Amino acid sequence: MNVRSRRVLLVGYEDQDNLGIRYLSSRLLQQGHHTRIVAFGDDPGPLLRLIQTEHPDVIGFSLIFQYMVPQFARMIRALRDAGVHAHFTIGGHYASFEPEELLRHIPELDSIVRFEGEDTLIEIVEHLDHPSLWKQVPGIAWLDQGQTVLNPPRQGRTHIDDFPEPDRRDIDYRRQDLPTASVLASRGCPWKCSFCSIITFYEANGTTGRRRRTPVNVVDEVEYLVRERGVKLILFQDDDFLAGGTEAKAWAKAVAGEIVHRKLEEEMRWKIACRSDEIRADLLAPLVAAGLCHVYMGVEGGDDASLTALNKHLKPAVHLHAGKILRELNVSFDFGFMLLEPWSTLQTARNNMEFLRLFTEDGWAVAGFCRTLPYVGTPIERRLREERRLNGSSLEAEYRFLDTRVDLLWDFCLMAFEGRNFGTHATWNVLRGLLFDTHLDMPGRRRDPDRDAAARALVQASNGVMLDVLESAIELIESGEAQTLEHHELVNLARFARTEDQSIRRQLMAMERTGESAYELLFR
Ligand code: B12
Ligand code: SF4
Repeated sequence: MNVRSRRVLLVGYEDQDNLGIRYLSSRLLQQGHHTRIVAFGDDPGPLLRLIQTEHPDVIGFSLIFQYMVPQFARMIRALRDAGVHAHFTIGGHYASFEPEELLRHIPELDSIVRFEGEDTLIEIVEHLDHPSLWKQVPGIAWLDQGQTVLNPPRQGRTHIDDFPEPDRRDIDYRRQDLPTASVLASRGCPWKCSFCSIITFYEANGTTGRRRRTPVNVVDEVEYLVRERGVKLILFQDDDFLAGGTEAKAWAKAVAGEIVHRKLEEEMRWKIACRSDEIRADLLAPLVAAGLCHVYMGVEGGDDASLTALNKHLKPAVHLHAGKILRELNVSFDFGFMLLEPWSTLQTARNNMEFLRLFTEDGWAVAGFCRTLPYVGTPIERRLREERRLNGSSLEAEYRFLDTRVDLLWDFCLMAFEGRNFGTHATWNVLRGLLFDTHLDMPGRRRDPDRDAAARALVQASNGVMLDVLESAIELIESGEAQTLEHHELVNLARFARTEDQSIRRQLMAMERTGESAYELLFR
C-alpha cells in the first residue's frame, strides 16, 4: 500500500522525559511521518496556536496518570470547541485499563490505543483515510453510536531492541543545570505487588515477565546521550532494574561492564529503581564502579501484615539489610512507603512508624509516606471493589479503613504533614533532592563533605519531628483519649509539626545553591 506521510502531534505530561510519547514518535519517524512533541499544560491556548499553524492529521494524548483525566478532558473539549478536526487518540495506563469509562468522560476522542502503542498508532495513522480500516486495528477502543467497541488485543513485541531509540530531537540537555535523560532498558516486571498495575498492563499486551534490551543496545543509547548530547545523569526508568532472577543479575552486571568498557563512568552517573531483596553487595559493587550513584527502593511497608497485604514477599529485616549495604557502598537512596494500606490497623501503623525510625534515624534517607491508592488495573483495586469498599467511580475512587480510628489517624496525618509529606513542593521531596544533590560525586561536581553532613543533619531533624509527632498521635488515638480531629492535643500536635516543618524549610532554603541543584529536576 502506498502510504501518505502524516503529521502527528504528541502531547503528554513531561516532568522527566516522557518516554511513552518519545518512543511513539521515533517509530512514526521511522515510517516516514512527521511528528512534534508538546508537554501537556492546562492552558489550551498555546497548543491551539500550534495546531493552527501545523495542521496535524492526528493528535495523540498520553494519559499515564489516572488523576489527570479531568485536565485532559478539559483540554480536548477546548480543542474540539475551537474547531480542531484532527483524529484524536489517547494512550497510557489509565486509557488502556478503562477505555469505556474514559470514552464516557471524553466522547470527543476518536480512538483509544490500549497498552504498548508503537505499532498500533502506526496502523491508525496509515489508515486514516479509511475509517472502516482504522476501526479494525487491533489494540484499540472506539465509540460506535455511543457504544464502546473493544477490538481484539495486539500481541506485544518480544524483542524490544527493535524499537528505535526515543525521539529526543527537541531536548537541549546542555541547557539543563545537570543534564539528565531517561532511558528504558527493559519493560515489565515479574513480581505481583498488589498495588501495582505493571504486570496487568504488560500481560494484557500478551507479554510476560520482564523483557530486557541487550546490554550493548542499552549502552549504545547511553553513550549517544553522554557523548553526543552532553548528558551527565541517566535515570533508568525500568520498573525494577534488577528483577528476573540470576539471568537479570548477570544482565545488570553486563550493562555495567559495557559502561566501563567504554569508560562512560568517567563522564556520567546513573540511577535505578529496584526491590530491597535485590540489593546485594556482590551485585551492586560492579554497578557502583560503573557509575551507579542512587537507588530508589520499593520498600512500601515495615510491618509483616502490611507487606503481606501488599503482596511484597518481603520482610522488614530485608529492607534494613539493604539500607545497610547501600550505606556501606556509599550509595544514596530513597524509597516509596505506605504508612497505611486498606487493611491497616493501629498496630500495623505503629510498626511502620517504628520501622521508619530504624531505617532513617541517621538522616541517610528521608522518611516520608502516603497511603495506598487503588489505581485501576491493580489487584488492590479489584479486592476493594469486591469488598464493596470503593466509593465513587474509578477516577475518584475513595476508601475508608476497617477501623475508624485508622481513618482518624490518616486525617490527622493530612492535617499535620500536608506540607511536609504530600504534593510536589513538599519538604519531603525537597529534602530527597537535597540529599541526592549533596551526595552526588562526579567529575566536575565534587561532593562537599560539610554540605553533605549539614543536609543529613537537617533530614535527621525532619524525620525525627515527623516520627515523634506520629508516635504521639497513635498513642492518643489508641488510648481512646483523642476521638475526633478537633481534640485539643491532636490540634496542638499538628500545629507543632507544621511549625517545626516551617523551620526546617527556612534552613533548607538557606542551603540551596542556586544554579547547581539537581533536585528541581529530579524530585518535583
Ligand atoms: C518515569 C515515571 C514517572 C516520572 C515521570 C515521567 C514523565 N512522563 O515525566 C515521575 C518520577 C515524575 C513519576 C511520577 C509519578 N508517577 Co510514575 N511512572 C513512571 C514509570 C516508572 C515509567 C514511565 C515510562 O517511561 N514508561 C515507559 C513507556 C515506554 O511506557 P508508557 O508511558 O506506558 O507508554 C506506552 C503506552 O502506555 C502507550 N502510550 C502512552 N501514551 C500514549 C499516547 C498515545 C497517543 C498512544 C497511541 C499510546 C500511548 O504507548 C507507549 C509506548 O509503548 C511508570 C511505570 C511504567 N512502567 O510505565 C510510572 C507510573 C506511570 N507512575 C505512576 C504514578 C502513580 C506516579 C505518581 C502519582 C507517584 C506518586 N505517588 O507521586 C507520580 C505522579 C506525577 C505527577 N503527574 O504529579 C503509576 C500510574 C498509575 C495510574 N494508574 O495512574 C505508574 C504506572 C507506576 C505504577 N506501577 O503504578 N512517574
Ligand atoms: S511494585 Fe515494583 S516490584 Fe512490584 S510489581 Fe510493580 S514494578 Fe514490580
